[in-house]
Amino acid sequence: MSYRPVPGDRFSFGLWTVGWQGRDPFGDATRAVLDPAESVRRLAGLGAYGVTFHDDDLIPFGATDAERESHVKRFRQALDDTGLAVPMVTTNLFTHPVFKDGAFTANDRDVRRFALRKTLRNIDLAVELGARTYVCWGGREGAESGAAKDVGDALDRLREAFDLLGAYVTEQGYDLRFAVEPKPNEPRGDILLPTVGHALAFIERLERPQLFGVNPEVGHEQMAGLNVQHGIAQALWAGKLFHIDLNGQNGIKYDQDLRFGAGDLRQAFWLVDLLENAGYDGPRHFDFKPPRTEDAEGVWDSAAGCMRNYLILRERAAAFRADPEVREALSASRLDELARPTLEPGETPAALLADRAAYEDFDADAAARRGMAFERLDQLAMDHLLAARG
Ligand code: XLS
Ligand code: MN
Ligand code: MN
Repeated sequence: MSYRPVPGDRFSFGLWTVGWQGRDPFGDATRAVLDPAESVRRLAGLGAYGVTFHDDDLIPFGATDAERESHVKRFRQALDDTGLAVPMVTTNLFTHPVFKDGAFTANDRDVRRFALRKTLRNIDLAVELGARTYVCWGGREGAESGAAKDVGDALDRLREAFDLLGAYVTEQGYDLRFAVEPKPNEPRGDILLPTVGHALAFIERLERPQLFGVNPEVGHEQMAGLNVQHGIAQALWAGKLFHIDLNGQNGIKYDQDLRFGAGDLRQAFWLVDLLENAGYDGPRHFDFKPPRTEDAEGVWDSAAGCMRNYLILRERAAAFRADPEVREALSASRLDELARPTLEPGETPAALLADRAAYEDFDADAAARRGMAFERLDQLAMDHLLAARG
């Protein structure tokens, strides 16, 4: 197996990922600025199919209209030359100091109106470049102290903003859906919509919930100590997995954005197994940061590693699912029984109450003695993950 990525694998990368210069709260940039057109060429050369960006990754904040046009033109040329797609676009509502207290939920109303205009302008560009998904990460929508933010009011303002964006794409006839990206903290002490679950519940309160889904990031769920496979499975179950940010994270600490496969390898394995088997057909988007210890070439090793690890895990997950012993172990653990409805078709509460086998004659002690055989099943998964079996 060569693990060579091809465009059919649908791997995509943000311009801000490979373009990260390594600036962190304690240190200056360790790498030079990367030209977006160069990133497009390198990513295409590595076998990616798509590239994504924040408005400011492509067009520096405050650029004149003429400058803007020339940046877009150069980028478009690189896309045309390489065949790379732009499946997703997003807005930078966090770098400029004006967004220090957030954007759609900033206490300052004029900042909120500016944030909306910045977003609408970039949505037009996203559609021009063929994007079908627009990510909304609430970068600084949050607070460090209790009285600083009235959370109910802030959620009203967030709903107002998303309803406006939904109305805009509907009026324009754009084929564009929004993917809300949860994150528990960083850069704010606490960020609104901190987990997939919070975001899913919020979406249902919008005017056009069908236009909104989630863009979970592996590391963000793990920063909250959550099981990322479970969160993403629930998003899929709700029909809301519109996009995904793949990367690596080692437990509850700052947002590491390691390359995919680094960090919690077992969760990465189960996530790939889920994405490949549960009907997700969107891009496999990497939102990682090549560590600031890497030089210009190390960036591309890190990017290539994301895709290689995904392909290795995809192969390992397929081997796990195809193994007859695994099928038998799944059945010994009664996964097929879980897939069967608890009630008979049309069974009413009265019929359940009348079923003596369900209660009066049910031997709870005997049922409690049945082992679940999960350890054997999990060891088979471990063997496949470590390539100790077929
Ligand atoms: C930051 C986020 C960000 C979004 C896009 O933590 O992951 O990069 O994906 O704004
Ligand atoms: Mn992150
Ligand atoms: Mn992200």
